[in-house]
Amino acid sequence: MSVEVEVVQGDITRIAVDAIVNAANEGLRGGGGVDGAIHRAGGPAIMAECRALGGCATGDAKATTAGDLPARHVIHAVGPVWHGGDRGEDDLLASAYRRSVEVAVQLDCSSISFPAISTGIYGFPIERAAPIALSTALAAAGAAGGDRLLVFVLFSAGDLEVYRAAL
Ligand code: AR6
Repeated sequence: MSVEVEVVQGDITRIAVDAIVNAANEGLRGGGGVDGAIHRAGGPAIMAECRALGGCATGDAKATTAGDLPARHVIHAVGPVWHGGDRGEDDLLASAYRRSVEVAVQLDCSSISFPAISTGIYGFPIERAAPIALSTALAAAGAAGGDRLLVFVLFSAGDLEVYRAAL
């Protein structure tokens, strides 16, 4: 049993894995950023399933089909909106990663890709988010047992450097 971690720069919609994690909102209504990119590339089947899920609380995650994406599932995780750091943002971000891994494991996924949840439109500083993302996902995958590949996909070269430093 082993957990392997990769940190790469790129577009998460083009990475072939069993499960792609999305940085969604509580309504699972779609939006901008990585959420918009996933719905555009995956097609309408993803939104059709999202509508039936009744939303998702901050810190939780729910799965749908991956539609036309090179994956079996999209796991819609809801990270916190940044309010300065003293409103439980760290714990809620950790919870979003933990729940994403748990849902992926329940669906028998061995490879999972993650965007930098909450660090775009939701404003969470990436230097603070990166160690939370890495340590929480790694711990959750380790706790689940089995062989797992975790791929952290960063959009910019600068974000990739932050993740490399946190590793
Ligand atoms: N591949 C990988 N990373 C990406 C991509 C992509 N194609 N596109 C953007 N990113 P954000 P949030 C990066 O704003 O902060 C949406 O409207 C981006 O550079 O997508 O959790 C939702 O519906 C950043 O580093 O998510 C919610 O309402 C990271 O993905 C809200 O935004 C996350 O940025 C969620 O905000």
